[in-house]
Amino acid sequence: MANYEFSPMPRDERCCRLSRRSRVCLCLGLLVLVACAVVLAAALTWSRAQTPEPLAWNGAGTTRNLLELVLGRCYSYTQLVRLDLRSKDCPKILDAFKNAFISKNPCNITKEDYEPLLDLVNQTVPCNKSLFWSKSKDLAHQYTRVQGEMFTLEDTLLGYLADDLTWCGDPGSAELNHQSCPHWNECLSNPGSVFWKVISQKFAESACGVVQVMLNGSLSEPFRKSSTFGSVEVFNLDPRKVHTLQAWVMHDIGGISSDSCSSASINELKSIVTERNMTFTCQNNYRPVRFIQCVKNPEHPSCTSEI
Ligand code: NGD
Repeated sequence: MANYEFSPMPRDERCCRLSRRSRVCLCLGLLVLVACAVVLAAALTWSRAQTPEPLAWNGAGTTRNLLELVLGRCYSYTQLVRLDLRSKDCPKILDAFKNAFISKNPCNITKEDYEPLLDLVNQTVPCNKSLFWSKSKDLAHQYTRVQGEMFTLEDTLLGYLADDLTWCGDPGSAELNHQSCPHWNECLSNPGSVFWKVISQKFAESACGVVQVMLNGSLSEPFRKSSTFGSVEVFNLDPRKVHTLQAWVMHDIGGISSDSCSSASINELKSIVTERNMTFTCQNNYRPVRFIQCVKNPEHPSCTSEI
């Protein structure tokens, strides 16, 4: 029987053999790491090449959390603000909104792109309750909030969904463009301008009875033909349904108070309205709206005396 004698390895040699093994392991590990990094970098470069940068525009990009905001506003409006619309399908409305502009060139949006959305919403405003505005957005909204029965466009579901938001897509992807969207003056057929034009037109077409417009008397031209009110809304009022347009020309508290109703600008509006066979009336500083202005300026002479 062979007699193997156990001869222990010298201490320093054992240590060297071990460290050689670990050195090999270390090298292998490093090699794997480098290979992974190379593969990752190549994959990233490739994927960047596949998804090119979105087109660049001069306007602000899509509002952060746009889709969540639109869906949330839809639920809030239909379930809390106007319960007569509680059966509206908000996810479907959001889809129709998205489909109008996603994956499309944001300078080539058409009225037809928004048709499915308009068909889904289809809301009517009661006669005598439509309030148009131009350069007086905040005051008009403060008034309808307090008054409670009248509707600006932004008090209807479509206007409520999109007010103060910006949105656009990109032809190269199904994503929103958060970096930039066309400014109004960059191209006319951008998602926002087409949307507001289409829904302003519908809002005017469906108005009936007496309709109101709030204008800003502190401007040299309270009525401008180039505005949405002056170019879209006033020409889409249906004289078979609307018999009178009443203008309320509001002056800023503390500003110069003139008789804006007899200005050239308001006379131009009067001509358009009467030529379209509707009656036109005009009032400077309509009292109920003046009261709202006075809430912020209770001590101003025009608020303490008879106005
Ligand atoms: O050149 C423009 C432009 N200038 C301002 N605005 C513009 N939109 C373009 N597409 N092109 C935007 O319109 C800006 O957000 C303003 O706050 C808003 C209204 O502009 P303003 O005060 O000049 O008034 P408009 O007469 O052009 O239009 C107000 C009427 C009102 O009766 C609403 O029923 O037209 C309806 N609306 C239109 C456009 C936008 C509402 C809005 C809105 N809520 O943003």
